[in-house]
Amino acid sequence: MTRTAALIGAPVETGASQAGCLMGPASLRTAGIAAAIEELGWQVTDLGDCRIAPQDPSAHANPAIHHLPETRAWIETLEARAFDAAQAYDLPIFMGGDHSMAAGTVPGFARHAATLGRPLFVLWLDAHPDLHTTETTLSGNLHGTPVAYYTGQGPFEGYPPLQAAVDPANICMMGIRSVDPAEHRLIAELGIDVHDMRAIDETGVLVPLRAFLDRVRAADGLLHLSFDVDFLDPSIAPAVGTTVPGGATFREAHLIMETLCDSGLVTSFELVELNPFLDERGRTAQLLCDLTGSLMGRRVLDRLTRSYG
Ligand code: HAR
Ligand code: MN
Ligand code: MN
Ligand code: MN
Repeated sequence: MTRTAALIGAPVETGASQAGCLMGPASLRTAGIAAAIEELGWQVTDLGDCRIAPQDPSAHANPAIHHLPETRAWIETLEARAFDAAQAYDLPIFMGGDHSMAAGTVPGFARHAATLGRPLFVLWLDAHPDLHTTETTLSGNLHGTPVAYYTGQGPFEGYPPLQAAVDPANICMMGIRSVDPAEHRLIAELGIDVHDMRAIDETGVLVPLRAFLDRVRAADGLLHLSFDVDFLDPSIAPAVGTTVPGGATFREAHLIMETLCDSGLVTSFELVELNPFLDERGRTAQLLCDLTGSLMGRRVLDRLTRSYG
């Protein structure tokens, strides 16, 4: 049976401080993401871009917060789109868009998993844990909040009611290297499985990844991959507003994607934080297309033994 993938654009940039992420879906299409997937044998449907209605401004007790009504509208829209796409396609792929979109996509996929009576797991590849609430964010950039929201922390004044929560025990973070004090406290409190870059340096990516995939398989879980461009080292992926030195290398990123592919466990995927205004001749968008290919079946050689499973 031919596997089906859907491409869904989420031109969200209101969660970031810098404009440009709204061009992310267009840049990925220009780099040839659909063809890269089709040539691997998938049936690809591009569902176009989601949109929200214009919003009236509103104030929040935390004066740093900006674009709260837009964020609320995006969450509602993307939650519904993620839920619907998960019913209809083997692999929905959301093309962002800043990471505030995950406050919509992840609860939508969690609601879908709940209808199947299965848990949703999340692999969060990012320089940042994005664990602020609307109370703790100092920057007011709401792309720093989705994980706190979808694990049911709060308060989240001004956000929609959470449709379906993800158990913090079902999250694995890799690549983390920029953590604010309030996020540090929440990681400890929730016991989230965080592998910072030091841990990656010490063990490589496969040791924590295989342990996580074993847990997903044992629980018969669905697995969502949230890939923030700043997970990658800025030297190979400059097109992101929040670069942090010391990120994942080209091969570390591909090895993760190849291992995820072999596992057969990934049921949804999002590429976030691509800011084409900051790119160099499309190289970041091109790299993301290549990584998507590794996730979806491209391999250099046939392998007799699989690296996972
Ligand atoms: N923690 C910082 C803040 O809250 C950084 C925000 C996150 N930036 C991202 N998301 N690119 O991963 O402002
Ligand atoms: Mn992020
Ligand atoms: Mn980040
Ligand atoms: Mn671990």
